[in-house]
Amino acid sequence: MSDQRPADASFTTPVVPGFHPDPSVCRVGDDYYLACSSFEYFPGIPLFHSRDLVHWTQIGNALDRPEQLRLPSAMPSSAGIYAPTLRHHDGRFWLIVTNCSEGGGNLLVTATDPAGPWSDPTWLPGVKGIDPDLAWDEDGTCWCTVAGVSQVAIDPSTGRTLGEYRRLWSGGPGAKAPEAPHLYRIGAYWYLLIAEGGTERGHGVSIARSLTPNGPFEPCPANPILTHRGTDHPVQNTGHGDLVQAPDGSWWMVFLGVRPRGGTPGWHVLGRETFLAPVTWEDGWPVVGELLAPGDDVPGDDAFGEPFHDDFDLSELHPSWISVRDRSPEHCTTKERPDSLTLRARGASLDEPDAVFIGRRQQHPACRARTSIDPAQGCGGLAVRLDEQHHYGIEADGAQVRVVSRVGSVRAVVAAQPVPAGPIVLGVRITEPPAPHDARTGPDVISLGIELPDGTFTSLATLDGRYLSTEVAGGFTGRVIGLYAAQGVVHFDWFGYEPLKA
Ligand code: 6LW
Repeated sequence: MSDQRPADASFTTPVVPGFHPDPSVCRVGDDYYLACSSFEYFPGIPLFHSRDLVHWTQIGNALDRPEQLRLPSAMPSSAGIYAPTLRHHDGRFWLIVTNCSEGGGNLLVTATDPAGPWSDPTWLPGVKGIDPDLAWDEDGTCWCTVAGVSQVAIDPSTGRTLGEYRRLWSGGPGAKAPEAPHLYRIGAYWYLLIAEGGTERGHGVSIARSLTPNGPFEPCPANPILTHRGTDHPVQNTGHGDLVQAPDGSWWMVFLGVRPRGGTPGWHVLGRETFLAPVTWEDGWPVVGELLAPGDDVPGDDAFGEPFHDDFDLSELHPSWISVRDRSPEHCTTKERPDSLTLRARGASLDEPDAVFIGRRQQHPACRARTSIDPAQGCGGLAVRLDEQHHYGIEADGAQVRVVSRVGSVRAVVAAQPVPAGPIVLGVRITEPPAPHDARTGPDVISLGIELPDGTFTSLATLDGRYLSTEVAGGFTGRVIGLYAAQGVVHFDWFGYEPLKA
Protein backbone atom coordinates (compact mmCIF):
# COMPACT_ATOMS: atom_id res chain seq x y z
CA MET A 1 0.00 0.00 0.00
CA SER A 2 2.99 2.29 -0.25
CA ASP A 3 1.26 4.27 -3.00
CA GLN A 4 -1.29 5.45 -0.45
CA ARG A 5 1.25 7.64 1.35
CA PRO A 6 3.84 10.16 0.32
CA ALA A 7 6.55 7.96 -1.16
CA ASP A 8 9.43 9.84 0.42
CA ALA A 9 10.21 13.07 2.14
CA SER A 10 10.78 14.95 -1.09
CA PHE A 11 7.32 16.42 -1.40
CA THR A 12 7.13 20.12 -0.89
CA THR A 13 4.55 21.70 1.33
CA PRO A 14 1.99 23.33 1.39
CA VAL A 15 -0.17 20.59 -0.03
CA VAL A 16 -3.06 22.98 -0.61
CA PRO A 17 -1.49 26.40 -1.26
CA GLY A 18 -3.26 29.72 -1.04
CA PHE A 19 -5.96 30.75 1.41
CA HIS A 20 -7.08 27.30 2.57
CA PRO A 21 -7.08 27.41 6.36
CA ASP A 22 -8.45 25.21 9.13
CA PRO A 23 -8.12 21.94 7.18
CA SER A 24 -10.18 18.98 8.28
CA VAL A 25 -9.51 15.59 6.74
CA CYS A 26 -11.06 12.13 6.64
CA ARG A 27 -10.35 8.91 4.77
CA VAL A 28 -12.74 6.40 3.24
CA GLY A 29 -10.93 3.37 1.85
CA ASP A 30 -8.13 4.67 -0.35
CA ASP A 31 -9.64 8.13 -0.72
CA TYR A 32 -8.95 11.18 1.39
CA TYR A 33 -11.20 14.23 1.58
CA LEU A 34 -10.35 17.63 2.96
CA ALA A 35 -12.42 20.73 3.78
CA CYS A 36 -11.32 24.31 4.59
CA SER A 37 -12.81 27.56 5.83
CA SER A 38 -14.14 30.13 3.36
CA PHE A 39 -15.27 33.20 5.39
CA GLU A 40 -17.02 35.88 3.27
CA TYR A 41 -16.84 33.96 0.01
CA PHE A 42 -19.54 32.03 -1.82
CA PRO A 43 -19.67 29.13 -2.49
CA GLY A 44 -18.43 28.08 0.93
CA ILE A 45 -16.16 25.31 2.17
CA PRO A 46 -13.96 24.05 -0.66
CA LEU A 47 -13.71 20.26 -0.72
CA PHE A 48 -10.71 18.35 -2.05
CA HIS A 49 -9.94 14.75 -2.90
CA SER A 50 -6.58 12.97 -2.80
CA ARG A 51 -5.19 9.45 -2.97
CA ASP A 52 -1.85 10.30 -1.35
CA LEU A 53 -2.44 13.31 0.95
CA VAL A 54 -0.03 15.37 -1.16
CA HIS A 55 -1.88 15.97 -4.42
CA TRP A 56 -5.34 17.41 -3.89
CA THR A 57 -7.99 18.18 -6.47
CA GLN A 58 -10.97 20.36 -5.71
CA ILE A 59 -14.16 18.38 -6.22
CA GLY A 60 -16.67 20.99 -5.13
CA ASN A 61 -17.86 23.22 -2.33
CA ALA A 62 -20.09 21.95 0.45
CA LEU A 63 -22.21 25.13 0.66
CA ASP A 64 -22.93 26.00 -2.95
CA ARG A 65 -26.61 26.93 -2.84
CA PRO A 66 -28.05 30.14 -1.38
CA GLU A 67 -30.40 28.00 0.75
CA GLN A 68 -27.32 26.60 2.49
CA LEU A 69 -25.31 29.78 2.83
CA ARG A 70 -26.53 33.33 3.24
CA LEU A 71 -23.90 35.91 4.02
CA PRO A 72 -25.53 39.26 4.83
CA SER A 73 -24.08 42.25 3.00
CA ALA A 74 -23.47 44.04 6.30
CA MET A 75 -21.20 41.19 7.37
CA PRO A 76 -17.56 42.21 7.69
CA SER A 77 -14.92 40.33 5.73
CA SER A 78 -13.38 37.44 7.67
CA ALA A 79 -16.74 36.69 9.29
CA GLY A 80 -18.87 33.99 7.66
CA ILE A 81 -17.73 30.40 7.42
CA TYR A 82 -15.16 29.28 10.00
CA ALA A 83 -13.37 26.01 10.60
CA PRO A 84 -15.31 22.93 9.46
CA THR A 85 -14.94 19.36 10.69
CA LEU A 86 -15.36 16.70 8.00
CA ARG A 87 -16.07 13.11 9.04
CA HIS A 88 -17.37 9.90 7.47
CA HIS A 89 -19.73 7.88 9.63
CA ASP A 90 -22.40 5.32 8.95
CA GLY A 91 -22.04 5.52 5.16
CA ARG A 92 -22.31 9.31 5.02
CA PHE A 93 -20.10 12.36 5.05
CA TRP A 94 -20.83 14.81 7.85
CA LEU A 95 -19.64 18.36 7.86
CA ILE A 96 -20.18 20.66 10.82
CA VAL A 97 -19.22 24.32 10.74
CA THR A 98 -19.97 27.77 12.15
CA ASN A 99 -21.48 30.57 10.08
CA CYS A 100 -20.14 33.54 12.08
CA SER A 101 -22.47 36.10 10.58
CA GLU A 102 -25.80 37.53 11.62
CA GLY A 103 -28.49 34.92 11.40
CA GLY A 104 -25.83 32.22 11.40
CA GLY A 105 -24.68 29.76 14.04
CA ASN A 106 -23.54 26.18 13.92
CA LEU A 107 -24.85 24.00 11.12
CA LEU A 108 -24.42 20.50 9.85
CA VAL A 109 -24.69 19.20 6.29
CA THR A 110 -24.38 15.64 5.00
CA ALA A 111 -23.71 13.95 1.68
CA THR A 112 -23.21 10.47 0.33
CA ASP A 113 -20.89 11.83 -2.35
CA PRO A 114 -18.52 14.51 -1.05
CA ALA A 115 -18.56 16.14 -4.51
CA GLY A 116 -22.20 16.92 -3.70
CA PRO A 117 -24.98 17.54 -3.50
CA TRP A 118 -24.76 18.34 0.20
CA SER A 119 -27.96 18.54 2.19
CA ASP A 120 -29.65 21.69 3.35
CA PRO A 121 -28.29 22.68 6.76
CA THR A 122 -29.47 21.24 10.03
CA TRP A 123 -29.03 24.06 12.52
CA LEU A 124 -27.67 23.45 16.00
CA PRO A 125 -29.00 26.40 18.02
CA GLY A 126 -27.95 24.76 21.28
CA VAL A 127 -24.31 24.47 20.24
CA LYS A 128 -22.54 27.63 21.35
CA GLY A 129 -19.01 28.26 20.22
CA ILE A 130 -16.84 28.03 17.11
CA ASP A 131 -14.82 25.19 15.61
CA PRO A 132 -17.36 22.41 16.21
CA ASP A 133 -16.14 18.81 16.03
CA LEU A 134 -18.13 15.60 15.65
CA ALA A 135 -17.20 12.22 17.10
CA TRP A 136 -19.32 9.15 17.67
CA ASP A 137 -18.64 6.78 20.55
CA GLU A 138 -19.22 3.02 20.63
CA ASP A 139 -22.80 3.30 21.82
CA GLY A 140 -23.64 5.69 18.97
CA THR A 141 -23.67 8.93 20.98
CA CYS A 142 -22.56 11.87 18.87
CA TRP A 143 -20.31 14.28 20.78
CA CYS A 144 -19.97 17.84 19.58
CA THR A 145 -16.87 19.57 20.96
CA VAL A 146 -16.26 23.30 20.50
CA ALA A 147 -13.51 25.83 21.14
CA GLY A 148 -12.91 26.56 24.77
CA VAL A 149 -12.87 23.50 25.03
CA SER A 150 -16.29 22.10 25.92
CA GLN A 151 -18.59 19.36 24.76
CA VAL A 152 -22.22 18.41 24.49
CA ALA A 153 -24.03 15.37 23.09
CA ILE A 154 -26.18 16.10 20.06
CA ASP A 155 -28.72 14.38 17.90
CA PRO A 156 -27.14 15.03 14.49
CA SER A 157 -30.37 14.25 12.66
CA THR A 158 -32.27 17.10 14.35
CA GLY A 159 -29.47 19.34 15.62
CA ARG A 160 -30.84 19.16 19.18
CA THR A 161 -28.41 19.16 22.07
CA LEU A 162 -28.83 16.35 24.59
CA GLY A 163 -27.86 16.97 28.20
CA GLU A 164 -25.43 19.41 29.71
CA TYR A 165 -22.25 21.02 28.44
CA ARG A 166 -19.06 19.66 29.91
CA ARG A 167 -15.77 21.51 30.09
CA LEU A 168 -13.01 19.25 28.85
CA TRP A 169 -9.63 20.96 28.80
CA SER A 170 -8.29 24.42 28.09
CA GLY A 171 -4.82 23.53 26.91
CA GLY A 172 -1.51 24.50 28.44
CA PRO A 173 -1.22 27.08 31.23
CA GLY A 174 -1.20 30.65 29.94
CA ALA A 175 -1.80 29.83 26.29
CA LYS A 176 -4.58 31.83 24.70
CA ALA A 177 -7.34 30.57 22.42
CA PRO A 178 -7.75 26.83 23.06
CA GLU A 179 -9.70 26.01 19.90
CA ALA A 180 -10.03 23.76 16.87
CA PRO A 181 -10.81 20.64 18.92
CA HIS A 182 -10.89 17.24 17.28
CA LEU A 183 -11.73 14.12 19.26
CA TYR A 184 -10.63 10.66 18.11
CA ARG A 185 -10.80 7.12 19.41
CA ILE A 186 -7.34 5.62 18.77
CA GLY A 187 -6.54 2.30 20.44
CA ALA A 188 -7.45 2.35 24.13
CA TYR A 189 -7.68 6.12 24.38
CA TRP A 190 -9.78 9.06 23.32
CA TYR A 191 -7.48 11.81 22.12
CA LEU A 192 -8.42 15.48 22.18
CA LEU A 193 -6.33 17.49 19.72
CA ILE A 194 -6.56 21.28 19.99
CA ALA A 195 -4.89 24.43 18.68
CA GLU A 196 -3.64 27.00 21.16
CA GLY A 197 -1.72 30.26 21.27
CA GLY A 198 -3.91 31.95 18.64
CA THR A 199 -3.69 31.69 14.89
CA GLU A 200 -0.73 34.09 14.66
CA ARG A 201 2.99 33.51 15.33
CA GLY A 202 2.29 31.83 18.69
CA HIS A 203 0.10 29.13 17.16
CA GLY A 204 0.55 25.48 18.08
CA VAL A 205 -1.12 22.09 18.43
CA SER A 206 -1.47 20.26 21.74
CA ILE A 207 -3.09 16.99 22.70
CA ALA A 208 -4.56 15.25 25.73
CA ARG A 209 -6.00 11.79 26.24
CA SER A 210 -8.62 10.04 28.30
CA LEU A 211 -10.19 6.64 28.60
CA THR A 212 -13.58 8.18 27.81
CA PRO A 213 -14.70 10.76 25.23
CA ASN A 214 -15.69 13.07 28.08
CA GLY A 215 -12.49 13.12 30.13
CA PRO A 216 -10.79 13.58 32.46
CA PHE A 217 -8.07 14.44 29.95
CA GLU A 218 -4.39 14.01 30.67
CA PRO A 219 -2.20 16.46 28.69
CA CYS A 220 0.70 15.12 26.66
CA PRO A 221 3.96 15.89 28.48
CA ALA A 222 5.51 16.95 25.16
CA ASN A 223 2.90 19.65 24.39
CA PRO A 224 2.81 21.53 22.14
CA ILE A 225 3.32 18.65 19.75
CA LEU A 226 3.57 21.11 16.84
CA THR A 227 4.63 24.75 16.86
CA HIS A 228 7.06 26.94 14.94
CA ARG A 229 6.86 29.83 17.38
CA GLY A 230 10.15 31.57 17.91
CA THR A 231 11.88 29.67 15.10
CA ASP A 232 13.21 30.88 11.78
CA HIS A 233 11.31 28.18 9.91
CA PRO A 234 9.93 29.58 6.63
CA VAL A 235 6.51 28.20 7.57
CA GLN A 236 5.06 30.00 10.59
CA ASN A 237 1.78 30.11 12.58
CA THR A 238 1.52 26.31 12.36
CA GLY A 239 -1.55 25.00 14.16
CA HIS A 240 -5.19 23.93 13.77
CA GLY A 241 -4.40 20.30 12.91
CA ASP A 242 -6.41 17.21 12.10
CA LEU A 243 -5.12 13.62 12.17
CA VAL A 244 -5.68 10.88 9.63
CA GLN A 245 -4.44 7.32 9.28
CA ALA A 246 -3.37 5.96 5.89
CA PRO A 247 -4.43 2.48 4.77
CA ASP A 248 -0.89 1.25 5.52
CA GLY A 249 -1.29 2.24 9.17
CA SER A 250 0.89 5.37 8.99
CA TRP A 251 -0.41 8.58 10.57
CA TRP A 252 -0.41 12.11 9.19
CA MET A 253 -1.45 15.56 10.30
CA VAL A 254 -2.85 18.32 8.12
CA PHE A 255 -2.63 21.77 9.63
CA LEU A 256 -2.48 25.42 8.67
CA GLY A 257 0.64 27.54 8.33
CA VAL A 258 1.74 30.73 6.62
CA ARG A 259 4.76 31.76 4.59
CA PRO A 260 5.81 35.24 5.71
CA ARG A 261 8.28 37.00 3.44
CA GLY A 262 10.18 40.27 3.25
CA GLY A 263 11.99 42.06 6.05
CA THR A 264 10.72 42.46 9.56
CA PRO A 265 8.16 41.61 10.91
CA GLY A 266 7.44 39.54 7.78
CA TRP A 267 4.22 39.63 5.77
CA HIS A 268 2.17 36.71 4.54
CA VAL A 269 -0.02 37.37 1.55
CA LEU A 270 -1.39 33.96 0.54
CA GLY A 271 -3.41 33.52 3.70
CA ARG A 272 -3.18 30.46 5.89
CA GLU A 273 -2.38 27.43 3.73
CA THR A 274 -2.74 23.69 4.31
CA PHE A 275 0.41 21.73 5.18
CA LEU A 276 1.12 18.08 5.89
CA ALA A 277 3.51 16.33 8.27
CA PRO A 278 4.09 12.68 9.19
CA VAL A 279 3.11 11.50 12.65
CA THR A 280 4.66 8.65 14.64
CA TRP A 281 3.61 7.38 18.05
CA GLU A 282 5.75 7.14 21.19
CA ASP A 283 4.39 5.93 24.53
CA GLY A 284 0.87 6.39 23.23
CA TRP A 285 1.45 10.01 22.16
CA PRO A 286 1.70 11.37 18.62
CA VAL A 287 5.00 12.90 17.54
CA VAL A 288 4.76 15.30 14.60
CA GLY A 289 7.64 14.98 12.13
CA GLU A 290 9.39 17.78 10.35
CA LEU A 291 7.63 19.37 7.45
CA LEU A 292 9.94 20.52 4.77
CA ALA A 293 10.58 24.08 3.77
CA PRO A 294 8.44 24.94 0.79
CA GLY A 295 10.08 25.56 -2.53
CA ASP A 296 8.67 27.86 -5.11
CA ASP A 297 6.78 25.14 -6.91
CA VAL A 298 4.34 22.57 -5.77
CA PRO A 299 5.71 19.41 -7.34
CA GLY A 300 4.05 16.80 -9.44
CA ASP A 301 1.13 17.11 -11.74
CA ASP A 302 -1.35 18.54 -9.32
CA ALA A 303 -3.66 21.35 -10.32
CA PHE A 304 -1.97 23.85 -8.03
CA GLY A 305 1.33 23.89 -9.91
CA GLU A 306 -0.44 24.16 -13.21
CA PRO A 307 -1.63 27.27 -14.98
CA PHE A 308 -5.37 27.82 -14.84
CA HIS A 309 -7.24 29.07 -17.87
CA ASP A 310 -10.95 29.62 -18.25
CA ASP A 311 -12.59 30.46 -21.58
CA PHE A 312 -15.97 30.64 -19.86
CA ASP A 313 -17.35 28.16 -22.36
CA LEU A 314 -19.01 25.96 -19.73
CA SER A 315 -22.35 26.81 -18.20
CA GLU A 316 -21.07 25.95 -14.70
CA LEU A 317 -18.06 27.74 -13.30
CA HIS A 318 -15.10 25.72 -12.01
CA PRO A 319 -15.46 25.15 -8.23
CA SER A 320 -12.33 27.18 -7.50
CA TRP A 321 -14.11 30.42 -8.48
CA ILE A 322 -15.34 32.31 -5.43
CA SER A 323 -17.54 35.40 -5.19
CA VAL A 324 -17.88 37.93 -2.41
CA ARG A 325 -20.89 36.93 -0.25
CA ASP A 326 -23.16 35.67 -3.00
CA ARG A 327 -23.34 34.90 -6.70
CA SER A 328 -26.67 35.69 -8.22
CA PRO A 329 -27.15 34.79 -11.91
CA GLU A 330 -28.32 38.36 -12.44
CA HIS A 331 -24.87 39.69 -11.51
CA CYS A 332 -22.60 36.89 -12.61
CA THR A 333 -23.31 34.53 -15.48
CA THR A 334 -21.73 32.65 -18.37
CA LYS A 335 -25.12 32.33 -20.05
CA GLU A 336 -25.62 35.88 -21.29
CA ARG A 337 -22.97 36.06 -24.01
CA PRO A 338 -21.53 32.89 -25.52
CA ASP A 339 -18.12 31.89 -24.16
CA SER A 340 -17.93 34.91 -21.88
CA LEU A 341 -18.37 35.75 -18.24
CA THR A 342 -20.76 38.65 -17.76
CA LEU A 343 -20.65 40.70 -14.57
CA ARG A 344 -23.33 43.27 -13.83
CA ALA A 345 -22.43 45.87 -11.18
CA ARG A 346 -24.84 46.50 -8.33
CA GLY A 347 -23.90 50.07 -7.75
CA ALA A 348 -21.03 49.21 -5.47
CA SER A 349 -17.29 49.47 -6.00
CA LEU A 350 -14.84 46.86 -4.74
CA ASP A 351 -14.67 48.93 -1.55
CA GLU A 352 -18.14 47.88 -0.57
CA PRO A 353 -19.59 44.64 0.70
CA ASP A 354 -21.97 44.42 -2.25
CA ALA A 355 -19.14 44.39 -4.79
CA VAL A 356 -19.58 42.10 -7.77
CA PHE A 357 -16.27 40.25 -7.73
CA ILE A 358 -15.36 36.70 -8.67
CA GLY A 359 -11.85 35.37 -8.21
CA ARG A 360 -9.50 32.55 -7.40
CA ARG A 361 -7.03 32.29 -4.57
CA GLN A 362 -3.49 33.43 -5.29
CA GLN A 363 -1.60 30.19 -4.69
CA HIS A 364 1.98 31.01 -5.60
CA PRO A 365 4.34 33.66 -4.27
CA ALA A 366 5.06 34.74 -7.85
CA CYS A 367 2.38 34.58 -10.51
CA ARG A 368 0.57 36.45 -13.21
CA ALA A 369 -3.10 36.79 -14.05
CA ARG A 370 -4.62 38.15 -17.24
CA THR A 371 -8.04 38.74 -18.68
CA SER A 372 -9.59 40.01 -21.87
CA ILE A 373 -12.33 42.51 -21.07
CA ASP A 374 -15.08 44.21 -23.03
CA PRO A 375 -16.10 47.28 -21.00
CA ALA A 376 -18.23 48.91 -23.74
CA GLN A 377 -21.31 48.96 -21.48
CA GLY A 378 -19.66 49.66 -18.16
CA CYS A 379 -16.50 49.66 -16.11
CA GLY A 380 -14.72 46.68 -14.59
CA GLY A 381 -11.39 44.99 -14.33
CA LEU A 382 -8.93 42.66 -12.70
CA ALA A 383 -8.15 42.98 -9.00
CA VAL A 384 -5.99 41.50 -6.28
CA ARG A 385 -8.27 41.49 -3.27
CA LEU A 386 -7.53 41.01 0.41
CA ASP A 387 -10.75 42.61 1.65
CA GLU A 388 -12.94 45.69 1.01
CA GLN A 389 -10.27 48.03 2.28
CA HIS A 390 -7.23 46.38 0.78
CA HIS A 391 -7.11 45.73 -2.95
CA TYR A 392 -5.41 46.85 -6.12
CA GLY A 393 -7.22 46.79 -9.44
CA ILE A 394 -6.69 47.61 -13.07
CA GLU A 395 -9.94 48.61 -14.65
CA ALA A 396 -11.24 49.82 -17.98
CA ASP A 397 -14.28 51.68 -19.22
CA GLY A 398 -14.98 52.86 -22.75
CA ALA A 399 -12.36 55.61 -22.50
CA GLN A 400 -9.68 54.85 -19.95
CA VAL A 401 -7.60 52.15 -18.30
CA ARG A 402 -6.81 52.98 -14.66
CA VAL A 403 -4.93 51.44 -11.75
CA VAL A 404 -6.90 51.88 -8.55
CA SER A 405 -5.40 51.31 -5.13
CA ARG A 406 -7.39 50.99 -1.93
CA VAL A 407 -5.37 50.72 1.27
CA GLY A 408 -7.12 51.33 4.57
CA SER A 409 -9.29 54.40 4.20
CA VAL A 410 -7.34 55.78 1.23
CA ARG A 411 -8.51 55.16 -2.30
CA ALA A 412 -6.46 56.55 -5.16
CA VAL A 413 -6.20 56.32 -8.92
CA VAL A 414 -2.45 55.83 -9.27
CA ALA A 415 -2.18 55.66 -13.07
CA ALA A 416 -4.43 56.15 -16.08
CA GLN A 417 -4.18 56.14 -19.83
CA PRO A 418 -6.58 56.01 -22.78
CA VAL A 419 -7.90 52.56 -23.67
CA PRO A 420 -5.77 50.90 -26.34
CA ALA A 421 -7.24 50.14 -29.75
CA GLY A 422 -8.48 46.58 -30.25
CA PRO A 423 -9.08 43.94 -27.58
CA ILE A 424 -8.19 45.04 -24.05
CA VAL A 425 -6.08 42.56 -22.10
CA LEU A 426 -5.48 43.55 -18.48
CA GLY A 427 -2.70 41.93 -16.49
CA VAL A 428 -1.27 41.62 -12.99
CA ARG A 429 2.24 40.33 -12.26
CA ILE A 430 3.31 39.51 -8.73
CA THR A 431 7.04 39.11 -8.22
CA GLU A 432 9.83 39.49 -5.68
CA PRO A 433 10.75 43.02 -4.70
CA PRO A 434 13.75 44.31 -6.60
CA ALA A 435 17.13 44.15 -4.83
CA PRO A 436 18.66 45.36 -2.61
CA HIS A 437 16.57 43.84 0.19
CA ASP A 438 16.72 45.23 3.71
CA ALA A 439 14.80 44.98 6.96
CA ARG A 440 11.92 46.99 5.51
CA THR A 441 11.58 45.24 2.17
CA GLY A 442 8.02 44.04 1.56
CA PRO A 443 6.93 40.51 0.66
CA ASP A 444 6.45 41.17 -3.05
CA VAL A 445 5.54 43.77 -5.64
CA ILE A 446 2.37 43.89 -7.70
CA SER A 447 2.50 45.34 -11.21
CA LEU A 448 -0.75 46.17 -12.92
CA GLY A 449 -0.86 46.92 -16.62
CA ILE A 450 -2.04 46.04 -20.08
CA GLU A 451 -0.87 43.47 -22.53
CA LEU A 452 -0.16 44.48 -26.11
CA PRO A 453 -1.31 42.29 -29.01
CA ASP A 454 2.26 40.89 -29.29
CA GLY A 455 2.03 39.68 -25.69
CA THR A 456 4.28 42.34 -24.17
CA PHE A 457 3.20 43.46 -20.73
CA THR A 458 3.23 47.22 -20.10
CA SER A 459 3.03 48.07 -16.43
CA LEU A 460 1.07 51.18 -15.50
CA ALA A 461 1.98 50.95 -11.81
CA THR A 462 4.04 48.72 -9.50
CA LEU A 463 2.80 48.70 -5.91
CA ASP A 464 4.16 47.29 -2.65
CA GLY A 465 2.50 43.97 -1.83
CA ARG A 466 2.66 44.41 1.94
CA TYR A 467 -0.55 46.44 1.90
CA LEU A 468 -2.38 43.35 0.66
CA SER A 469 -1.03 41.13 3.45
CA THR A 470 -2.73 39.76 6.55
CA GLU A 471 -0.24 41.57 8.80
CA VAL A 472 -1.49 44.90 7.38
CA ALA A 473 -5.14 44.17 6.59
CA GLY A 474 -5.92 41.78 9.47
CA GLY A 475 -8.39 38.96 9.24
CA PHE A 476 -8.36 35.28 8.41
CA THR A 477 -8.26 35.17 4.61
CA GLY A 478 -5.62 35.72 1.93
CA ARG A 479 -5.33 37.23 -1.50
CA VAL A 480 -7.90 36.42 -4.15
CA ILE A 481 -7.27 37.49 -7.76
CA GLY A 482 -10.27 38.05 -9.96
CA LEU A 483 -12.70 40.01 -12.02
CA TYR A 484 -15.11 42.75 -11.03
CA ALA A 485 -17.75 45.08 -12.34
CA ALA A 486 -17.74 48.59 -10.90
CA GLN A 487 -20.42 50.07 -13.18
CA GLY A 488 -22.85 48.76 -15.76
CA VAL A 489 -22.15 45.50 -17.52
CA VAL A 490 -18.74 44.07 -18.42
CA HIS A 491 -17.90 40.93 -20.34
CA PHE A 492 -14.75 38.86 -19.95
CA ASP A 493 -13.68 36.62 -22.78
CA TRP A 494 -11.15 34.59 -20.79
CA PHE A 495 -9.10 34.58 -17.59
CA GLY A 496 -5.68 33.04 -17.05
CA TYR A 497 -3.51 32.48 -13.98
CA GLU A 498 0.04 31.15 -14.08
CA PRO A 499 2.65 30.53 -11.41
CA LEU A 500 5.95 32.24 -12.18
CA LYS A 501 9.46 31.40 -11.08
CA ALA A 502 10.17 33.81 -8.25
C1 6LW B 1 -10.75 29.35 13.53
C2 6LW B 1 -9.79 29.00 14.58
C3 6LW B 1 -8.57 29.44 13.94
O1 6LW B 1 -12.06 29.34 13.93
O2 6LW B 1 -8.84 30.56 13.25
O3 6LW B 1 -6.41 28.97 13.40
C4 6LW B 1 -10.23 30.72 13.21
N1 6LW B 1 -7.53 28.74 13.93
O4 6LW B 1 -9.76 27.68 14.94
C5 6LW B 1 -10.66 31.18 11.87
O5 6LW B 1 -10.05 30.42 10.87
